[in-house]
Amino acid sequence: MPEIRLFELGPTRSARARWALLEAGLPFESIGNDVSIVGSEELKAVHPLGKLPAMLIDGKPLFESAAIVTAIADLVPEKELIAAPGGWSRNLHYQWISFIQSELEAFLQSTEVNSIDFIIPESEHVPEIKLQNSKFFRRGAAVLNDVLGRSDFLVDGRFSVTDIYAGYAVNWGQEQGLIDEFPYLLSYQERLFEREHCTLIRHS
Ligand SMILES: N[C@@H](CCC(=O)N[C@@H](CS)C(=O)NCC(=O)O)C(=O)O
Repeated sequence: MPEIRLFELGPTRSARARWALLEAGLPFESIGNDVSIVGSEELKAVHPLGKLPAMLIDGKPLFESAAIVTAIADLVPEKELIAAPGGWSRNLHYQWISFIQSELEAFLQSTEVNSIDFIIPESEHVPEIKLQNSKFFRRGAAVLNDVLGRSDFLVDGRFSVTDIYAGYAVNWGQEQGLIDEFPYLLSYQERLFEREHCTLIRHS
């Protein structure tokens, strides 16, 4: 059994790592769960930007939630939480996590940092960017909506950590009021909420 330590804080993107660990049935030690962990020297030793999530697996540091959920799923191949390495379905996992990061989540993040003064002070906010962020997010969301209109989940029609990654972004999009026009994203969200270990927080 690997020794796993997760740096986390409630509803941040560390919720992806927690959800994947619970699905995997792997025990882990939780570190943080207090806002003072963000940017701390302890966290910077694992994630150079002091961001969450970050993880130590048998003492080896790993950051970025996409890399973390992928690594967790690969620790328990018998649980089939990810398409097997080397096959085409695994390429689709990489496709979707890359697409979601660059075509959806980047715009949500930009809107968030320009809305709260936790990351940058209000004096440095560029509120005008939010309209453009919403436009680009919707363009990416329409692609996911289309795919999820034809399949319950993103890879091979069954739940995987790809959906943990995607579900967090979809839910964040809902928090920003951007997914109401996408019926298949709304029903996807409901399928994810039904899972016993889902860590997503309802925004509606
Ligand atoms: N792309 C990263 C994003 C990490 C990230 O920005 N995490 C936020 C919490 S959701 C954070 O720690 N922010 C603190 C900061 O920006 O200093 C991932 O998916 O892990």
